[in-house]
Amino acid sequence: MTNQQQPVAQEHALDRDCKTLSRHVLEQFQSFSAEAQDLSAIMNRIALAAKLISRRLSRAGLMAGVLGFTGEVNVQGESVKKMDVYANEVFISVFKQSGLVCRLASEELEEPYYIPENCPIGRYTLLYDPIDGSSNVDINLNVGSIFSIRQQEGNDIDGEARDLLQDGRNQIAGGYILYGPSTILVYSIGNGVHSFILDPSLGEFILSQENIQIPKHGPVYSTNEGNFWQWNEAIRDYTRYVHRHEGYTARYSGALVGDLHRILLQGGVFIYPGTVKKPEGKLRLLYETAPLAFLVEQAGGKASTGTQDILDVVPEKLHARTPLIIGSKEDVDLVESFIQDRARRDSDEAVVAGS
Ligand code: FBP
Repeated sequence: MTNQQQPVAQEHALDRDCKTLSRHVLEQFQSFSAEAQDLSAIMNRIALAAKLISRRLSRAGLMAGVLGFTGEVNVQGESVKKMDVYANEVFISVFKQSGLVCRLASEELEEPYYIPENCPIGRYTLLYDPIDGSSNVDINLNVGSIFSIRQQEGNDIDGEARDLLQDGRNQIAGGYILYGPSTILVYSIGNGVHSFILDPSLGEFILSQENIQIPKHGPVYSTNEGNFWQWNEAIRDYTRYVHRHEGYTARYSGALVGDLHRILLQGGVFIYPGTVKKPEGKLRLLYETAPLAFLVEQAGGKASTGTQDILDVVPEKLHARTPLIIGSKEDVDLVESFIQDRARRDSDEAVVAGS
């Protein structure tokens, strides 16, 4: 590198090191409006939550009483991990005294949590899954956090949070944090999908990729085939198809965020369908599938229940669940085509049986 080039390279490196998350959000708005400042501040608080959780995860095995179960069962009917509780409290704490978020809705809380000092000025609601992939926490495999930001409509006096029961196109922002070899934060405010890596030496999330576009097709299919006999015939048909055709490979980490991050960068499809026991599926709409659908659509991909776009689903309750088929457009279309074929066959057979 010549002497002339060195200062330019140093300037680039410095400029990149200064591309922090809060600055990037403001640049996205190309303005310093109140909304831009608010979103930038909210994203900064989410980044702080990510740093605290990442630090705890990285040292969990050396600390007493941090791993394992609490003995409690949450609103989902799932046994609660101590890390679930810690991460949930972190998200609440980082928004205290912020004047930004009046209400938080979490996978770990039956009812929304209100931060009185932020209401009514706080015009936003944060919906989040503090630890996604809880079954991976105690064995040091990747986990994540998922978040969605929505406008607070009305004062929600009765605490029923009915204004949250709207489709996913109402989200202002969505994203996830992946706690893996490095901690990555991926977000969108409806203007492309961008990823940041936590630089521990700076304690800052630094821009790593802008305007991520998901490949139209990818070799990966990600699903828990252990549920094969609980699935409907259409999903079984699709699984038989990928088993019998070259070019497909199975990857399933046990953490949706980890599997989706792979698919966002390399293409493919993640499937968590309804089952005989849970026709509505396992994953929750407002703080798992809708924020990820928001991201993936922004990246040129697709997210479906099998018969409807996830972003068009209107929930009946705060912890509503949906089947999820998400990823590259061509791969989601393929899964949907098996569902349509099966539906057509079933109705033809019904007509024959009826005649
Ligand atoms: P949690 O948010 O409670 O972890 O549940 C979601 C999840 O762990 C996803 O991350 C993952 O894809 C899926 O459930 C795993 O479910 P299963 O163990 O049934 O395959």
